[in-house]
Amino acid sequence: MNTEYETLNIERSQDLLTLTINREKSLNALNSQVLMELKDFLTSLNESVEDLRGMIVTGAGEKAFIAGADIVEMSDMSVDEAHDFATLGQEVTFLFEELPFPVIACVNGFALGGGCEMAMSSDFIYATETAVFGQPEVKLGLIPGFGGTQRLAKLIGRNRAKEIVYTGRNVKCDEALELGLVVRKFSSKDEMIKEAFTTLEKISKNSPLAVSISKAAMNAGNDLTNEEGLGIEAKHFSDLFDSYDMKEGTKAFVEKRAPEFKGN
Ligand code: CO8
Repeated sequence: MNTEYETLNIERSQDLLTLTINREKSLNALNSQVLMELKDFLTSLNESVEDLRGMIVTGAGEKAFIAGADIVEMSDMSVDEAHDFATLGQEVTFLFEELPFPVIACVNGFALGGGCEMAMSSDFIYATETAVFGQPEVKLGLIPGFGGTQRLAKLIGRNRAKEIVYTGRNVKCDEALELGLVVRKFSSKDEMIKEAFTTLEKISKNSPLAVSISKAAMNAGNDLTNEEGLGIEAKHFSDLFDSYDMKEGTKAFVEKRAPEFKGN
């Protein structure tokens, strides 16, 4: 796992990671450097996934999670450069989505444009009272480019997403909670991070293999018909009968003791 980056801070605490986007002066805006470093970091995780059980993603400082893609850098991009930039940003969102362990986005302050899109590629979003979400791209003569036209609609429903994308308006924490974009609200960043760790620790007590496979099944189902999704579920469900963790989990239940999972 690579950990040395200019725009990212990576901390490991046992089997959990905290990834902080660290461009506080620009409200953690995503320029090419941040995106390339994110891609490198997320790709490098493949070597150590077996030892990891979860990750928190957050932004440096008190003001923003990520205030969007870097508008200064985008302002004079050519069509080809913009296509490469959007493709790189989308690749990063896929890498987040496909990590074989849970990822919680901890949003404090602004999560606009590409910031809202990065948060949506996590498994779920925790936010503080100060969080502000939005897809303001149309105000810049743009549209969401890192997945916002697709993931927001799937998360909160197409018509609600359309209203947010067409107006470019801000969505404060309470509304985001009502919409299901945010799953829990906190009064401070410290409390949010602490609770996100508690959630990941709770998840870590379950079979890492079962958590990872349930993530894969739910993500796959997002793009499939119910029938296809249920087919995937039945396949994954039955495959687990060949795993150590399933044998250990069911045996521990019968023997009335806590299971000791291995993740295989
Ligand atoms: N890009 C670059 N710099 C930014 C960005 C950004 N998205 N957001 C803030 N900054 C910079 C400001 O320029 C400022 O820098 P400086 O101090 O050098 O002037 C610094 O961060 C602090 O910002 P403000 O002074 O503006 O702080 P305020 O508290 O007054 O305002 C806001 C905070 C409301 C968040 C305001 O900064 C703002 O509106 N930012 C832009 C938000 C936005 O529109 N985001 C969406 C961007 S588009 C996008 O994300 C598209 C994604 C897909 C792209 C695919 C492309 C091909």
